[in-house]
Amino acid sequence: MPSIPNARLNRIKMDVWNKYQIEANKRPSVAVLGQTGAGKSSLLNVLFGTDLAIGDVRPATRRPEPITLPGAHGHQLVFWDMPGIGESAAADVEYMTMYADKLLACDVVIWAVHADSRSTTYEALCLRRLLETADPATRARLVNKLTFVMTKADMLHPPPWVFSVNGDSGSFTPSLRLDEQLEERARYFEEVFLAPWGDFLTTSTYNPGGFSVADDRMTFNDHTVRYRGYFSRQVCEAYQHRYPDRADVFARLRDNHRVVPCSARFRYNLTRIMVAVVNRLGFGAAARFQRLLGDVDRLSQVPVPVMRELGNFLIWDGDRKVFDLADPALPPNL
Ligand SMILES: Nc1nc2c(ncn2[C@@H]2O[C@H](COP(=O)(O)OP(=O)(O)O)[C@@H](O)[C@H]2O)c(=O)[nH]1
Ligand SMILES: [Mg+2]
Repeated sequence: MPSIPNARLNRIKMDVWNKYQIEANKRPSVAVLGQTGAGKSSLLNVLFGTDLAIGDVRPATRRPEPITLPGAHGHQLVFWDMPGIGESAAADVEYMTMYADKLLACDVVIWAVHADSRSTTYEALCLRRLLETADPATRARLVNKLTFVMTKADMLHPPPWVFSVNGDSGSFTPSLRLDEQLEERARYFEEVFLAPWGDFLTTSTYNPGGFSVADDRMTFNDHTVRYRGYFSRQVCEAYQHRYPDRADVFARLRDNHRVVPCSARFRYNLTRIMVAVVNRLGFGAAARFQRLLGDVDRLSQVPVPVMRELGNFLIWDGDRKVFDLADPALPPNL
């Protein structure tokens, strides 16, 4: 192979570096779709450190309009609130067809579905409208850009959540039984929102090295493993069964096709959402999001005083109170 002269190589390196810098300095853009009240603004606030108004139900405009906001880390975020779903059925479905271009221009698109929603028919219809009007190539780009999240997980019953304290703060996790319920509900949303678009879905992850599974739907190189199709739980388990020592790679491929249960209030699963979002970013967008990711592990931390305000825990023995989490006499980190 002829070698590239040093001067030229340096120029190529500078080019790549400059491109990276240009991309990194653009504003990250995030779009969020979902019903009014699904918790879109709350979720963006905890994920990106923005200060969007909560509980604002005025349908400000029928057209999606970007708002530029400062985030917590000195960056600017262009945030597209697409309130389209839920205010007037006929208009929404009509507007969904206008969204495709706007969504494709964003780095990240989050679709928020309330964990407690009784019916998903209407949202599934909006998704169908959005995707069906696009040509197949655009449809594939769109559907692979979406990260579905199941919001307000803290509102599902039964409610036992575990708060693990570590110094002045801690994090919430659902109890085992609740976790099963959340996952079951999330899989139902997955069936509704992802499964029907299997022909257009792909999922990819990094290749930790030595991956060599020969399969029609799998492609891989030194860096990446890609699967063409919907990587459902059953598909994942079948691969894990056949190639047990590659189970971690299949689990990561699977993660891209899961609906993430989350709670802005409890800061639950925010890291998982960020990972899901980052997995879908291209080169330029990854550069833009670099500076947002520094704090990814701290996203789930809830200060103890905040935790105590989120709900109380009381134990009564007959008419005698034996435990009250709000009792000021308790140690300050409890
Ligand atoms: N229990 C609970 N309530 C939430 C959560 N996120 C938002 N909410 C509440 O749901 C309502 C609507 O939230 P908002 O973020 O404005 O929803 P949006 O209309 O989709 O932007 C507000 O009263 C929020 O306090 C959550 O994770 N858990
Ligand atoms: Mg809002």
